[in-house]
Amino acid sequence: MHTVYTCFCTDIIHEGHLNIIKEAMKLGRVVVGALSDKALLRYNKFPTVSLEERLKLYRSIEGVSEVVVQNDMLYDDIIESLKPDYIIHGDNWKTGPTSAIRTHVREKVAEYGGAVVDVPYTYNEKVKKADKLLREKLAMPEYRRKRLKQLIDICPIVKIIEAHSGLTGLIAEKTVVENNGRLDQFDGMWVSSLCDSTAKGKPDIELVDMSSRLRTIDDIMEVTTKPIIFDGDTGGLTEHFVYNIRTLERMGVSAIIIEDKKGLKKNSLFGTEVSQTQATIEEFCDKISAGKRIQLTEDFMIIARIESLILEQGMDDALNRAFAYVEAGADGIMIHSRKKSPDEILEFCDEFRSKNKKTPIVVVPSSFNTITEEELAEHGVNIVIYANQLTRSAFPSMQKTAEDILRYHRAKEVDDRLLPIKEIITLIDEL
Ligand code: SPV
Ligand code: MG
Repeated sequence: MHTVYTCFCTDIIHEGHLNIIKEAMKLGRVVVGALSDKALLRYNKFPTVSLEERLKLYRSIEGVSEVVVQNDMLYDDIIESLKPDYIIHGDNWKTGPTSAIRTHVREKVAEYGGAVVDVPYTYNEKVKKADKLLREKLAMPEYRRKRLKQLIDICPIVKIIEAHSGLTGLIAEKTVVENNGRLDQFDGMWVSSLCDSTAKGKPDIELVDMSSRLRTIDDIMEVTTKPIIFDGDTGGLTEHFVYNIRTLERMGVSAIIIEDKKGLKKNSLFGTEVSQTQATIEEFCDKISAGKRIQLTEDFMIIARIESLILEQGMDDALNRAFAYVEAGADGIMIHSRKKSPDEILEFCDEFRSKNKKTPIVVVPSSFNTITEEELAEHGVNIVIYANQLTRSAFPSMQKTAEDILRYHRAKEVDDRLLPIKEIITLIDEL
């Protein structure tokens, strides 16, 4: 009797999956793999039910002899332990980034005489609807909000990219690359005050008001499912801050980061070139505690951002503040620096981690951009935010296009670097 293996990465079973089981049964004993939470994430499939529930669901399918957990996106663990004669999959994995996984699996099973079987992928209205329903569920506030905490638990480092509109949200949501045979993508979005202000042609001085910032979040939420970290600047007056926490939490935002500055806030990347005032430890702790008292769910996070290194107040000040903010209830610490070298950030992380093993650390490597995600994770960083790179890449490109149209008195010369009309009109999913 041959062993036929298929891997499912779904929370619901539709006729596409049943067709794979039917075809698999023709070849032998059917073993279904449930992709682990960790592997699912990189596959752009965030689970809405637990692994236990998925195992139970797969076991209930007629014709399935055994259900196992698959921990590795590349199937290596399964191929080694099970040595399946056939690995069966919908033929949709023959193209796009997943084709690298198929190639890898084919080579691996060929080593002992196994084979890959591709069955025509079922993509009808019913299947489309089932996929869509799953996405809609993930976009609901109760699922989206808790997802950041879930990611922190699952991922070595959570990767966040800036979004300031529906379009940049779509880029954060949908961009997937294949890297050494594995898929990779961003885990969530940062609604940056710098980029949200810049998109409106305004300076980053808390001038864009909260109603407008909430509108930006809503635009992003309309077209995405991934969790959102909101850049709350100074948090404003504590009396206002608590209202905003309530609103953000209700909307399904996962976290707010507030920085320990007061008065007229300027962007941190100006450092000491402009006058900026740091709040006292006491003032900032009061704001954090007020926010924590008002929040209603366990999911929402208030992350305290320390500006001591930016304002050249020294490492001891940064660390003292970090411990005080955690004591006041902060769910995470963001440490910022505008140095080219990551040394002071790493020193902070090592010192902080020597006394606090758990509180998540967030960094924004805009200036110290040579450090890799892996190195940051080794120093205890949990979240890395790419805070402004989308805006900074779009601006020069738009500016050059505008200049060239003026230069040539027509648009032909710029056409080669534009997204084809056909692609732009299909970029947005229809209901
Ligand atoms: C932002 O993106 O608005 C930030 C990060 O606050 S930074 O610009 O580096 O201060
Ligand atoms: Mg900001």
